[in-house]
Amino acid sequence: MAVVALGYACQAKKADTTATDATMTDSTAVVGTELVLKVTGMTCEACETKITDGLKTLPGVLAVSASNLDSTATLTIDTTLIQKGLIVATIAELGYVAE
Ligand SMILES: [Cu+2]
Repeated sequence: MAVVALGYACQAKKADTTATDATMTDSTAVVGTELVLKVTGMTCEACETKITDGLKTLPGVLAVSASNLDSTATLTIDTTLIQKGLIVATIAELGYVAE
């Protein structure tokens, strides 16, 4: 009995995962241009966080990660909502130089 019940639980979970995948596919259909910026001035993880937090709230920024070791910020953006110039300007406001 317990095994049967578990079996049903697994099936239900599988169905949920499929539904989530389908939703994610729909939302990423709009997406996404990768943009890699050279960022000067980052010295530690706090800098990375500052840039990441500052950029991820911008409309059109779908994903962002910053690396002080590589001196880069890598973004996935919706170019219909945001342009590179605004991202560079936002990074400048945060106290770093991006190009
Ligand atoms: Cu820092």
